[in-house]
Order: sequence, then C-alpha cells, then structure tokens
Amino acid sequence: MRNPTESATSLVNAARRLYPVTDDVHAQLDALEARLTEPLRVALVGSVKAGKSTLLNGLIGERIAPTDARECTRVVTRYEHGRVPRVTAHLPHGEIVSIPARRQSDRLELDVAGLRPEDVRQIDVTWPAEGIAGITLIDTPGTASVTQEVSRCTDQFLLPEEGAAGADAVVYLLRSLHETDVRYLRLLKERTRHGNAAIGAIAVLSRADELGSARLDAQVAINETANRLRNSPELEGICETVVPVAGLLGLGAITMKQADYTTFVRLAALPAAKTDAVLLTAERFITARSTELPAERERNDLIERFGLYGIRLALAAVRGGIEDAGALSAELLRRSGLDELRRVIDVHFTGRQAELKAQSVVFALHQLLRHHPAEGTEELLASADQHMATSHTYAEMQLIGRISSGRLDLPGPLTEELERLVGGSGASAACRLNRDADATGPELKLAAVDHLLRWRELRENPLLDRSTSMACAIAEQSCVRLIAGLEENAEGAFA
Ligand SMILES: Nc1nc2c(ncn2[C@@H]2O[C@H](COP(=O)(O)OP(=O)(O)O)[C@@H](O)[C@H]2O)c(=O)[nH]1
Ligand SMILES: [Mg+2]
Repeated sequence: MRNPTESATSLVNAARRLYPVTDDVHAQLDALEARLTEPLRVALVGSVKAGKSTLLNGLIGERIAPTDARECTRVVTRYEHGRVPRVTAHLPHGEIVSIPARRQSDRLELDVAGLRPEDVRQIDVTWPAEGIAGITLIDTPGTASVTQEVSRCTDQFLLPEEGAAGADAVVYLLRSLHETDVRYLRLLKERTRHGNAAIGAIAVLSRADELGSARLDAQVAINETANRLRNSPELEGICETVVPVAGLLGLGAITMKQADYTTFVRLAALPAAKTDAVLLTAERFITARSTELPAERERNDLIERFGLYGIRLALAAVRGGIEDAGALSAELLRRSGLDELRRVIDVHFTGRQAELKAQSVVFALHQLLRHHPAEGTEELLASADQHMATSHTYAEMQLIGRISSGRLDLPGPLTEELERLVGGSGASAACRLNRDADATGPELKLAAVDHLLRWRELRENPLLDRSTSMACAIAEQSCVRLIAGLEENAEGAFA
C-alpha cells in the first residue's frame, strides 16, 4: 500500500509519458504535481448571507474578508499565508493584476476601483495571519444566489468542466435544511466521486446564535437543531458531520478589545431588568434613549460585532464573576463553537490532507486524460479509478460524524476506542492505537493486531444492528491498513 501522495505522483508521471514533450498538457501536469505539496485548500460554500465571509474572518482571526453584499463578495477570493501582504486579481484571459490593499481601522479594504466584478475571475490575498498558516481558505460568492451569474462563479470554481477543482474540501454553511443545500452537496459529491472517494465535506449550522431567539438558554435549541441535522436522512452520505457555529460571536470574541470589556462591565452594572428590557431586540438596544447607556454609535458597533446574543452572554458572564477581558473573550469564543469547528477541520481535513490533495489531483488528472485522449490514456484512467476506489478515509470520516451524533449502539469506552481508531483524535498510528508518540513499530503492530481481533469478534456478533456492524467493519479495515502501513515502514527500514 503506497501513500496517497506517492501514488498520485506516479499517476501524474505515467501521464507525462503519454504525451510528446512539446505538448501543452505538460504545464498542466506540472501544476497538478505542485499542488500535492501546496497547502490544503478549503472553500467556504453556502447561499448568500449564510455567514461565509464572517466565519472565514473568524477562522483567520482578523477582519480581512469583506462581509455583506459588497462588490468583491461576488468574486471567489483565496486567502493564503505569506509574510508579505499582497492582493492580486485574475482577469478572464489569464492576466494577473495587483490590487492596492489598505488597512482601515481593524479591517482590510480592497481597492477594486476600475475593475468590474464580472471582469475578475478570482482574487488572491496573501496575508501574514496565523489562522491560515498551513491551510488556504477560500471565500465563495454563494450557491443559490439571487443572480445566476454569481452562483455560476462558485460552480465553476468547485466543479469545473476542466482542470482541478478549486478546493480539496468544503465547509458548507446552512441555516436550516433547505432543498438547495442538499442539492448542492449531492452535486458536489456526485461530480467529484470516483469509487469511494469524494471531496471532503462538513456542514456548519451557521449563525447559530439566531436560532434560540438570542435567549441565554439558546444553546439547548442550537444543540437540538444540530443533532436533528446530523441525523437527517437527507444529509446522510453527503456530508461528514454538522457543527453549530456563531461566526460573528467567535470573531467578536477573538478581536475583543479592553474598551469592549469596559463597556460590558458598565452595562452589567445596570439593573438586569433594565438591560433585559433594552436587549429585547437589536433595534431597541441601539435606539433606546437613556443617559446610562453608551453612545448610540457604540451600541450599534457592539451589535455589529457581537450580535444580540453575544451582548447578552457577555453581560451574564460579567455578572457571573468573569473579571477580565481575556477571560470574557475565552468564554464567548467557547460559546461561539468556532474552536470546535477548528478542531473538526483539523481532524476531518488537515489530518488527512495528503489523501484529500491526492484525490483532487487524481480527479483533475481524470478530466485531463478524458479531454486529451492519446494512446494509453484508457489504461491510465483505469489505474486512476483504482487509486480512488481504494480510499477508505471517507468511510472513516463519515463514521466519526456518526459517532459524534450518538448514532452508534456501543458502550462508551468502545465508542471512544472506535473514534480514536478511525482517526478522530489524529491520523498517526500511535494516536489511533492510543500509544505514546515514541512507541516502536513492533509495539504498534502488536496493538494493531490486538485491535483487529477485537473488532472482528465484535462484528461477528449476530445481535448487532446494521449500522453498528458496518462501523465495526470500518474499524477492522482501519486496523488492516494500519498493519500494512507498519509492515511497509519496517521493510523501508531494512531497504
Ligand atoms: N447574528 C449573526 N449574524 C451573522 C453571523 N454571521 C454573519 N452574520 C451577519 O450576516 C450577514 C451576512 O454575513 P456574511 O458573512 O457577509 O455572509 P456571506 O454572504 O455568506 O459571506 C452580515 O450582516 C453578518 O454580520 C452570526 O454568526 N450571527
Ligand atoms: Mg461573503
């Protein structure tokens, strides 16, 4: 069993041998190979106003992506890590132009004057933010857009007729389960699927703070909705898991300043009956006439940055004894679900990035071979198919999603073991087998065999329901692959 990067590289090399050296195809093949060593590309997708740009800023940790329907929110924009800030626009005929970028207070303003959004194919932003070190995030204009033109940008980017898909994995934002969301996720899965493999896809229940009417106990409603989505038959098989996130609150928490904390303390010192009354709606909070409240502009700013729910949570936290800005920021961040989303992205995407990138490359290679038939392309297409069909990670990721929604009928300790074994705590062999990072190959192999026997025995229990028995089969397969990988490493050591 070869690792996915090596296997994709050898397919690209085999393709090189099919075309004369002067053929244009070689430039495309070079680009495909290069992609295997570039950072993983994750796109944020969903309908307009789903909260994509706000969430992207939350993940980056700064307000860089423009939010609301301003002009450049209509163009696919890629945010990648780099020491020197730089913004470039890709024009339709392959031309690339630099765009001046200015920092305005705490946000980035792109000066796209002179360029019409319909003339820009893509914008690339290089920015020195920690949140994108090692992962490239892509903001998209919206799937079920009011204008067909705008959704077409996203479609062409993610599901191009030719060339590599723009992203290796997708975070799909939805606010409730809408038919258009299901249709899009299904399309994504069908178009990119070969064998068992597909683009990585997790769903975010976005703007979660708006679900429970911004009441302090909203978390209950949020969790209920997220669980309902995780268990919904419509999403089965088309996304790996569902995470509720209040992106605005998360971003507000990360960018919170001492002055915000002081304002919250001032508000919290007022009688609760009074703040409850003005905090009934955002409108009322902003327009209430009272000398005890901060200036109207300041209140408007708080609503824009934390939302009604965020302000209520902050007041409750301060009244409950939180004593400094750092602690308040941490509490709001926890409540936002943003950290949990980061963890899920780590496990589902970053942890298996080699595989996801290889899948993108092999998928693009598939299209390229079909568009440029030559002697030998048929055989190579068959090997590419075989490569994709051997992918087991997607099954593992779906299982992790099922475990987190409590859909397996296994005792707690076994569920924990299963989650770890299929990569839920990290992709390394030691992590999967719950051994120290410095465990030796033979130790790991013994542990893997031990696990294999246990999960095989469990699967053979005739009383198991179908879904649990399938879970055991996936665990078994994970053990088989672990053992094969460990044996291959051992051979490598003697080679
Ligand atoms: N209450 C609340 N509002 C949000 C949240 N995320 C985004 N918004 C607001 O929803 C609007 C659209 O957000 P934006 O990020 O531009 O959505 P996009 O079109 O999907 O990129 C903006 O006014 C945001 O302030 C959230 O988590 N909670
Ligand atoms: Mg946007």
